[in-house]
Amino acid sequence: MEYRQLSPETVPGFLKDISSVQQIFSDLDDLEVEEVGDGNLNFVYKVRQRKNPEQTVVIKQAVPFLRIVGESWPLSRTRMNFEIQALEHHTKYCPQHVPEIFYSSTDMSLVVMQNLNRHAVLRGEMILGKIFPKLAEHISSFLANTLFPTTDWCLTGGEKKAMVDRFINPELCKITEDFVLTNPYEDHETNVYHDEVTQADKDYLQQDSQLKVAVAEMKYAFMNHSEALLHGDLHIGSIMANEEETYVIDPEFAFFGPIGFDVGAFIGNLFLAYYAHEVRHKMLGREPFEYRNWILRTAEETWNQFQAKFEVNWVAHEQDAPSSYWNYQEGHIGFALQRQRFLRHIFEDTIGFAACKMMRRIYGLAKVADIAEIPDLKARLEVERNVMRMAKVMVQQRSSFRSIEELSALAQEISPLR
Ligand code: SR1
Ligand code: MG
Repeated sequence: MEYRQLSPETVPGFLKDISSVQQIFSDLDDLEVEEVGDGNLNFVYKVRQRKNPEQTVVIKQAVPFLRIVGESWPLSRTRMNFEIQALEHHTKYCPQHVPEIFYSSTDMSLVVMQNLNRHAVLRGEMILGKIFPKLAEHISSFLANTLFPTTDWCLTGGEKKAMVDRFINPELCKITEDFVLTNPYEDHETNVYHDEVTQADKDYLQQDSQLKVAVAEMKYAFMNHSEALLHGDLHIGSIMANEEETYVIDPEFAFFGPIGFDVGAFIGNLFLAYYAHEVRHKMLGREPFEYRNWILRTAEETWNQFQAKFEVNWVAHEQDAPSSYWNYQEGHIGFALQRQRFLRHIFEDTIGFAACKMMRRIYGLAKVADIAEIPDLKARLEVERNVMRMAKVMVQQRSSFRSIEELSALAQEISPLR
C-alpha cells in the first residue's frame, strides 16, 4: 500500500477495506470523523458510527514532518514502526494498561486502536484538579512489567542485542537529545521565552557550570546506557485515565535506554504539576492543599511500588530459571545486594532525568499546558522559578537522596504544601 496522509474526509474510505475494522462497525457508510490530535508530532482521528456512537475507533497516523513546527521540519514516518513494535511489547507484558490494537500498517504509518472514550488525557484532567486514586499503582505496574523483561537480568545477551537492534530509533532519540538534554541549557534558537523571563533567569540555567556538567552526564547516560526497552516519552500527556483505569499511549520514542528515563519522566511531570497547582488551584477557586498532597503522595507511591514490583519480577525470574552464578551458600545475599545496588542506580537516574524533564518544559520548545497556559505571566514565572530551583538541586545532588520522601520534602521546602 502506498502512503498517503489521511484527512477526516478520506478516513471512512480507508477503513472500509480493513477486515478487522469491518467487525467493529455495523455500518461503514455512516461514520463521523474528528481530528483530535493535540500532540507535537502526529494526527489523531476519532471515528464513530453516527447512529451507534459506541462503535468507535481511533486512528493515529504519523506524517513526514514534526507537527509542532510544520512541514519545514522533516521527520521520517518510521517512528510509527517503533510505536507499533512497542505497543506489541507493552500488550504482551502489561495488556491491562495498553489500548487494544485492531490494525496497524507500516506502509501507511498508522494504527487503528481502541477509542478510550471513557478516559481522558491525564494532563488535561490534572489541570482541572481531578484525583486519580489508582494512578501510582497502575503506572508502577506498567513500568515494572514492561521494563524488567527487556533487561539483561532477564534476557540472554543474544536476545537482548537482537531487540536493541530492532529498536535503534535515532531520529526520535535525537529529538530528546536536543530538546530535553541540550537546547534548554544554552541560549538556543529553538527555545521559547515569555516576556517576563529575565536574563538572570536564563543564566540560572544556561550559565551554571555545575548544572551543565550534571545535565551532560544525564545526556551521556541517555545515549549510552541501553538498559531496557523504554516507552521513551512517558509524560502525563502520554497517559489516558479515569478513576478506575489507566492506559499508556504514544510509545513512538521507544528505544533501549536507561530505565530511570521512563520513571523520571512520569515523576518529573508530577512535580511540574505540584508547582503549577499552587497557582492553578487558586484559578479553580479551591484550596490547593489536598490536591498537591495527592500529587506528592502519588510520586512517592509510584517510586516505592515500582521498586518493589521490579524486584518481585526479578526474584520470580530467578526462581523460574535459577542461575548457577548465585548457587553458593550465601548466594541469596549476593543476589539481594545486586538488586539493591541496581535499584539504587535506577533511583539516581530517575531523579536526574526527572529534573531534565522538568527543566526542558520551561525554556524549551515544547511546553506543558499546566504551566504555559497560566495566563498571569508573573504568577507563571514564579512557578517556573520554583521548578528550576528544585530541578537544579535534583540533577546536581541526585546521588545524595536516600528516599523518594526526601525528594518530596525538597519540593515542599521550595513551595510549602498549603
Ligand atoms: C520538538 S519537541 C517535541 C516533544 O514532543 C514529544 O511529546 C516529546 O516529548 C518531544 O520532546
Ligand atoms: Mg507523544
